[in-house]
Amino acid sequence: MENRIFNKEMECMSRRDMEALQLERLKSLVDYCEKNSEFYAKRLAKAGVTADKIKCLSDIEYIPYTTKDDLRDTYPFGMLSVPMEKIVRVHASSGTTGNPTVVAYTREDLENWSEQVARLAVAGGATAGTIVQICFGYGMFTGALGLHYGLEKIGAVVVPTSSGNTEKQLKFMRDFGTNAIVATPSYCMYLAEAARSMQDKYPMDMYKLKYGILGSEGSTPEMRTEIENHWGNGFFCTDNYGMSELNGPGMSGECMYRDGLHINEDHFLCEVIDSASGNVLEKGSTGELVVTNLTKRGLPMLRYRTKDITNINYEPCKCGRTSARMHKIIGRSDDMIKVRGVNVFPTQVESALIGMTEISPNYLIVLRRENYSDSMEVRVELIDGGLLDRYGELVALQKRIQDNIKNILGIAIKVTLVEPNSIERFTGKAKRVLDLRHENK
Ligand code: DLL
Repeated sequence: MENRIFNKEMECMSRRDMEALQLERLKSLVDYCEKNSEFYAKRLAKAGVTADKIKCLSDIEYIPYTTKDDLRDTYPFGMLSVPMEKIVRVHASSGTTGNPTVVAYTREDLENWSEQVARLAVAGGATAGTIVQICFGYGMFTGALGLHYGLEKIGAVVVPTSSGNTEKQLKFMRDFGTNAIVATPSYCMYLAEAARSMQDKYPMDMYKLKYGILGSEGSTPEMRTEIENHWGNGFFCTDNYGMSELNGPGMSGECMYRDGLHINEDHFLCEVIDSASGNVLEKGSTGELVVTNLTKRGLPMLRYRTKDITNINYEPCKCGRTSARMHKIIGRSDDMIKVRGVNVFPTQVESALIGMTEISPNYLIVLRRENYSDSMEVRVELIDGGLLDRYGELVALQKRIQDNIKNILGIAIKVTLVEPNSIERFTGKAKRVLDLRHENK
């Protein structure tokens, strides 16, 4: 894969110059919020912060955090900092409960967003002329339109198939000679499985896929290898991170070296904090990511608590970019499951499963409460359904998986092996946890 850089000036800037630019932008953002946002003006005044008080980057600590609840409490447009006539797009994220979080963009915000996505799409292998199929759902979700405009900006050929309709997706891929796919890792895997199931009729070499620009949910390096092997022919995937509150995709993404996700630091100033105390941690520590969107004006975000757990490496990368790189998301401070007092992230279970040839990477964690105690079951799909009839082998496999998970989590859990293709597939974010604990006490 060639190592192209979309905006050398910004992506390869010296650390000193980048920090100077961030400071200038931070001051101007605080000044803008004081003058234009009723919400932030009140909050900043209460904390005694003015733009003059920000003399160096660490002075950001004077500014209070912003949370998802702030967006929910001001639903839908209470945090806008421009009159509605200046807004040209609105998106919303799909909350499971309560009001969705609504975000809004000025024309300038959309231009910045496209630039951010364009850089990451190039880092992930796309270029002018690359035929890219966007398999994220078009709609209120930021993924599809975010990638759409970023890819058009670099001159890629955008094929907006949206999510679902798998046979049609595969037909377009074969007929158009699609070179790159934009999807969640789980949908990319699902498409590969579907393609393989039809290979008698349509051999895998009919697909010209080279790059997977994946994101919106986590995937372990093992899962990535599995996806790449399923597509075969040198298919190469990168991980891309973002959230609707911070525009959507475009905050960070991997380059060909896949050694952390490059952050668009001229737009996003990142901190890592201790979730429980709210204290800022030393550079390099693992904790909750907090992000200030330095250039957003329609609905600014000051010190937004993402709840995503990561750490940041400020060393320049072999690819030539000097931008800081965040570690793949390790988990969320709030989707972390507590089972009998132990913190469990679904990605830990995933890493225990992947690499075993008898099972597919599709799994479901089921939590129940039995006799006032939590129980955790991991349902795992077999590749060969015939194994269900071979009791000895089945039990041995079950035990191996149980041991693997116990080694990682330190707790004993139940493993159930189920028929091939019996676990639900998702065209959007996969749901890996079924929590039934509220049903019994
Ligand atoms: O998922 C934005 C996006 C779209 C990013 C397409 C990349 C590609 P939301 O729907 O608001 O926005 O969800 C944001 O998803 O806080 C993370 O917990 C999770 N997430 C997003 N990307 C990744 C990733 C979009 N690469 C929430 N790895 C975030 C792990 C991710 N988790």
